[in-house]
Amino acid sequence: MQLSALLFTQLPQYLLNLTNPPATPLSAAVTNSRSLVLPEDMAVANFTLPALPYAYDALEPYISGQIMQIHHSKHHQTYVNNLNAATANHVKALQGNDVRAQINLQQAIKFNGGGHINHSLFWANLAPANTSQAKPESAEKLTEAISAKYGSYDGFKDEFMGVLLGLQGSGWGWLVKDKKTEQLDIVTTKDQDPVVGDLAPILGIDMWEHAYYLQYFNDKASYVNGIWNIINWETAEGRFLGRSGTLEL
Ligand code: MN3
Repeated sequence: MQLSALLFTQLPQYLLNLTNPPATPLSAAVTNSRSLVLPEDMAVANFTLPALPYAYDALEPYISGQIMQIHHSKHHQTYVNNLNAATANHVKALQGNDVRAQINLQQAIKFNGGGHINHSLFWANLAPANTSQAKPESAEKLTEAISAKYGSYDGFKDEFMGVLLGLQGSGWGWLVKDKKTEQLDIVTTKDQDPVVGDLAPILGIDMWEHAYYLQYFNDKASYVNGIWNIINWETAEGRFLGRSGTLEL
């Protein structure tokens, strides 16, 4: 049997009869109200601002209390508020089978949902410099894997800082683990795009200007240098090992 004949036998009969396609009116095809029935009282997730596990000024001198307060209580809160509004409108659009409204909300969900996810991960990535959590020794397995991949802890720091400082515009730098291959990698995401798919975020650094400008102005390198003193390695180890609760929000 020829390939073309084989393919045709696999096709639905209506596709073979090109002069008589199935009669689905355009309006019904676009807004088929019978295709999906959602309850009127469908629950809408209400995202909330997570409390910081330390005081606003606890990361000084590396990140000022003023930056932390504005970053957490204003920036992150705004992502949460906008995400709640967008998801509520998205449910209405789903209930109304309004596909155009659903498409129109995608960017708001991506930006504000990503902002909420990324900042929630970021706060938990940090710890006051005088705590045991801020010592790389708190992440025995992760630092082993880092040394295996990057030669040494310092080699990893150099490579990560190079990626962070090379990032153009607003975005994030991440140490990630591929869930399938278990391999570590350093990646960046633009704007508020979160790490998704097979990649698990282990450690994320906010490289938006609002994360450092009030203290460091244009000296991005000093922000990136200082942040190594306040990394929460215990959290990073938990994410690396996939401990329950450490990856979800
Ligand atoms: Mn930020």
